[in-house]
Amino acid sequence: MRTRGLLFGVALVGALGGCGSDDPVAPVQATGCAAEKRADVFQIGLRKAMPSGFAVALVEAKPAPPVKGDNFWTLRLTDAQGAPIDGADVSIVPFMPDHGHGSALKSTVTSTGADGKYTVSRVYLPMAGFWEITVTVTRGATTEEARFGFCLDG
Ligand SMILES: [Cu+2]
Repeated sequence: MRTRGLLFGVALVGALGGCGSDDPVAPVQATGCAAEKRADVFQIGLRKAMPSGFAVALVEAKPAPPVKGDNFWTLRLTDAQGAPIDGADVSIVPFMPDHGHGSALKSTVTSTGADGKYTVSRVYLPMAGFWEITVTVTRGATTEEARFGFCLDG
């Protein structure tokens, strides 16, 4: 046990050291996320348009950027003219396409009733790696989706 613990410690230090970009000797090894081409670059206000011209923006994220575990978001829904849309039926589903699984915990989306804002409690992302987070908006007979993609480092 003692030896295994020591080896693990050495391996961990080596892995952490490999993340440094200023190491003149070892080539910089990309983490999974650094090499991930599908992911959005996280920023507050990141906005995804839907076919109708409606758009959903991520206007608040705690923590920011998203992390493995619990995330608490506020989304803002606007129409094609940019006007806020309150009271739509909005749902959010995280999925890991590389693993074929979602999150064990359901996200609840609640309209704040003001400025097109919806709180999401919570977006639970149990694993590091690439996640697709699909936002589904239903109003009347129309249902459409917007998708965020975030990669979480381990
Ligand atoms: Cu997974």
